[in-house]
Amino acid sequence: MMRPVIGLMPLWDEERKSIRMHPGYHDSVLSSGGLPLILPFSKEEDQFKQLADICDGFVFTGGPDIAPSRFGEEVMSEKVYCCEKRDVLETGILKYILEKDKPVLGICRGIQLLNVALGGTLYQDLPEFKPSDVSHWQTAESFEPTHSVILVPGSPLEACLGKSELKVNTFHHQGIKDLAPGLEIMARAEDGLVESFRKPDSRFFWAVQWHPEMMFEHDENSRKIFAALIDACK
Ligand SMILES: [Mn+2]
Repeated sequence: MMRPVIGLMPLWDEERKSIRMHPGYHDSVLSSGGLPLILPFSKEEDQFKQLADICDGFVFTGGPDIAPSRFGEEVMSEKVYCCEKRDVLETGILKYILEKDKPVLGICRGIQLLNVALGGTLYQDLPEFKPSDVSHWQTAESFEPTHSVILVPGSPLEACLGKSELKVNTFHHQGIKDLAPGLEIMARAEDGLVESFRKPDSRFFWAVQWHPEMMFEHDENSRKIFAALIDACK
């Protein structure tokens, strides 16, 4: 049986000048019945288009911050750390993914990238610009859930997981400020921060602020989210 090919947005290690991938993304897609394919750092339209053709679905992975200039702001925090080649690839390919209506799962940086690319904005640093009682950068092990999210009743994520509240892990210093037009919230943290959305007019376009790929082996909910992506690609 041919597995759906899932394009993974590559990670970049600036110190080692090295292309990287966290095994969590790779292993979660593979274990869910997909064939993970780590994408190249393309910069050209014809390559974006070809990559969007080759893959059946996509994971927008975690990583550094989106350049604030992409949502009309100056850099306002010393904590902001960006990766231009990722912004270029991910915003470039997204246009063709949407055109072809291929399934998308955004994770952490992924939810932020998708929001910004569609016209939304971000808090450049949560502790600085949206202080709250909820810590969004946990010190616990990466697979351990540390804060709750409330799922929106009637959302496909609630239906997929079969529950109204969920404990998740959290490793983000930025978060969604203004939601892009056309997106629909599927979950919020207890401090109100958007932790999941979807684009209802797409076949499958889900994003989460937490890291299901780090909890995959320990957590049935994380496995259900990856299964939903793979199902949508079939
Ligand atoms: Mn969080």
